[in-house]
Amino acid sequence: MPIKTIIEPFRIKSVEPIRRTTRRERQKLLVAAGYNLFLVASDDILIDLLTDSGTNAMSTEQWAAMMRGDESYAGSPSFQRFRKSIQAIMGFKHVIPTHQGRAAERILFGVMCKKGDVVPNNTHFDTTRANCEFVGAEALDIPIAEARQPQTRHPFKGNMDTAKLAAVIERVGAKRVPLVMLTVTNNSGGGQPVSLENIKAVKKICARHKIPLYIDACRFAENAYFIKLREPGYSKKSPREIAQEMFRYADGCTMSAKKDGLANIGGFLCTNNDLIAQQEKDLLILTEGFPTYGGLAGRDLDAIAVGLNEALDEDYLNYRIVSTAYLGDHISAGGVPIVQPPGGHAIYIDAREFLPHIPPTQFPGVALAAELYVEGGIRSVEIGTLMFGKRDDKGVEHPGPMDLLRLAIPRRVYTQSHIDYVVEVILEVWRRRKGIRGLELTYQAPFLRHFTARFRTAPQHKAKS
Ligand code: P61
Repeated sequence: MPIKTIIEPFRIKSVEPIRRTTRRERQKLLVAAGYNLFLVASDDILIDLLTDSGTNAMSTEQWAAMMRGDESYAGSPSFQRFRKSIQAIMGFKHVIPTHQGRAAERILFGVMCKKGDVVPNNTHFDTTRANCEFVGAEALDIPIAEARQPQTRHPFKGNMDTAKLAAVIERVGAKRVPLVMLTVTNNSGGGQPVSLENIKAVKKICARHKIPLYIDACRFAENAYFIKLREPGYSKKSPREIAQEMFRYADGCTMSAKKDGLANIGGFLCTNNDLIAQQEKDLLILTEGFPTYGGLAGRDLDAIAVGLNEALDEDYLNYRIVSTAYLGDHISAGGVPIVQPPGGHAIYIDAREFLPHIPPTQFPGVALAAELYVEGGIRSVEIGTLMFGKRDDKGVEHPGPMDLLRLAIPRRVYTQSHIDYVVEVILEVWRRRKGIRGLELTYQAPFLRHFTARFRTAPQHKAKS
């Protein structure tokens, strides 16, 4: 019989202790942090599933590459290796390093967009939306309808609604649409992949109107592997070949190397357009640095050059996708409502469904995050009304489209027993869900409010029968 168990395809060379706290300590820490887990020190967290961004464990090859890092201000060989590695996968003419993804976004939108423009995307992530809106453009989310139905299964729930895309361009006119973006995988929509068929269809519409297509490439390798698993005609292709095909239809990309670059910091911006590249490099020099380092150390460029290739390794991707699904399948089997099917980098609990007695205006995702912390020292992040809702001038809270709680899995960091522990904690909170209370906002910043918001518990709401 062939052996079926899928194992972590690595062994551990360097370990980092994690610290246990008592429930009473966690209750106090939570109140001191205004119920916002961004404001809790990571020493007080046992299992940190806040993000998969920059929290990856690097490989021996990456550490070795870091030692080769050349710290020359201009023309470093580390940059040559970085560019070569990116171009071999993505094929773009210009590669501009940045300190992380949002810096690439700020430069891209700063150069390409102006007030009154519209930027369609399957779903903008929060930094993408904020940077787009910062230059006065409208960040328009047009995912397929299934993307907003957490329980509905669809193999490519990250797809863009192409009919809506065509209609938007028709309505506002191509001149007001400076670019179209596709986020792979769709982070705010549950870490769900976009199919090659959809990328091609979006490109076709863009080409008809001479609008460039950009890919938000953060999790391009996970997206490529989902295509291999789910899209007819791709099962025999390697993740690298699939990624190459994905990028062939694009005119440029933004990337946070903190995700599928398997690095702890870094990002980049790519384009095939010489004029745009020049303007982007001019802006880069203003705030990030010279175009051969872009705010990164040479050693970071080398770590990313290696990491991008490791992220495309099939054994690694199989472990990655299977281990994320393991968490999703186990809590789902216990009754917990999650975005189906499980995504690539994270499991998203449907907090509205989990806590139906807490109205969206009392932040069920934040309340659930607080409970997972008290129960087991687990840190997660709300992707819902706090992140995407808005409080108007009259103080009325307008909920986000969904209230999700994301459990993001750092790459190559936790083992199966850590995840078994997370499952047990979530199921315990599920059992006592009816007693969980909503939250009231006591402080919010003018944008990206979720990082610093503070809360107190809301008066008890009557549970729906
Ligand atoms: C994350 F709570 N994501 O998922 P940067 N595009 C996409 C991302 O997922 C993304 C960026 C662009 C993070 C980090 C994060 O409010 C938050 O390198 C699809 O982080 O600048 C980042 O890349 C930006 C977590 C970001 C947050 C903002 O956890």
